[in-house]
Amino acid sequence: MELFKFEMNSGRNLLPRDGIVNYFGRIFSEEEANHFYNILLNTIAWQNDETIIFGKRIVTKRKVAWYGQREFEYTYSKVTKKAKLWTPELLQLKKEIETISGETFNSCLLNLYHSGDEGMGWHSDAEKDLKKNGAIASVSLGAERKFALKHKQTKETVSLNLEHGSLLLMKGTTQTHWLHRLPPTKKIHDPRINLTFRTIV
Ligand SMILES: O=C(O)CCC(=O)C(=O)O
Ligand SMILES: [Mn+2]
Repeated sequence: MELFKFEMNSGRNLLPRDGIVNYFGRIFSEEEANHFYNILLNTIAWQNDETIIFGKRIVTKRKVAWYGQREFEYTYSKVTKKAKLWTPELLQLKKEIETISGETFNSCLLNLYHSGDEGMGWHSDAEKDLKKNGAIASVSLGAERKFALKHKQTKETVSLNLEHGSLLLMKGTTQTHWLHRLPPTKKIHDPRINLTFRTIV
């Protein structure tokens, strides 16, 4: 019954062309989602993100963490990070997401947005360390935020709200042809945690 529900919710491709994005809606109950939110907030080794822009080191307000099944190295925004090993809860989440999505993952980037002031600009997740056209599964916990995608050539946009305890799957050629972002907003004052499960090669 549960799997039938996920198939129903995720059947539609949200993109009109050049990639596949499926939104599964809330895959966890309110209690489960609250549980994961609290545990991750308190057990993840959150750090301010760093990036190099025009040769200057910039420290973001948003916090990040990088975990995986081995001490993978991952370079993005010109900074290389070494993965910490799965915590029990991350491993549990990874397994649940793999069952629901039918995909496999070996690593996870976590983001902690303290309020709507913090977001993430247009980008695609196509760094050379990632499997080409590999699926990316995004789990959201906490404040509901808008997520947008924009086609690199046609500039078409698609947007949706990512609910507490929800799953979004981006796969196929999505990262090649589309950018995505989490726009900042004045309307939201509560924190949000996002997990993106990925495959490092
Ligand atoms: O917070 C989100 O929903 C998006 C995060 C994201 O795009 C990323 O970590 O690459
Ligand atoms: Mn991304």
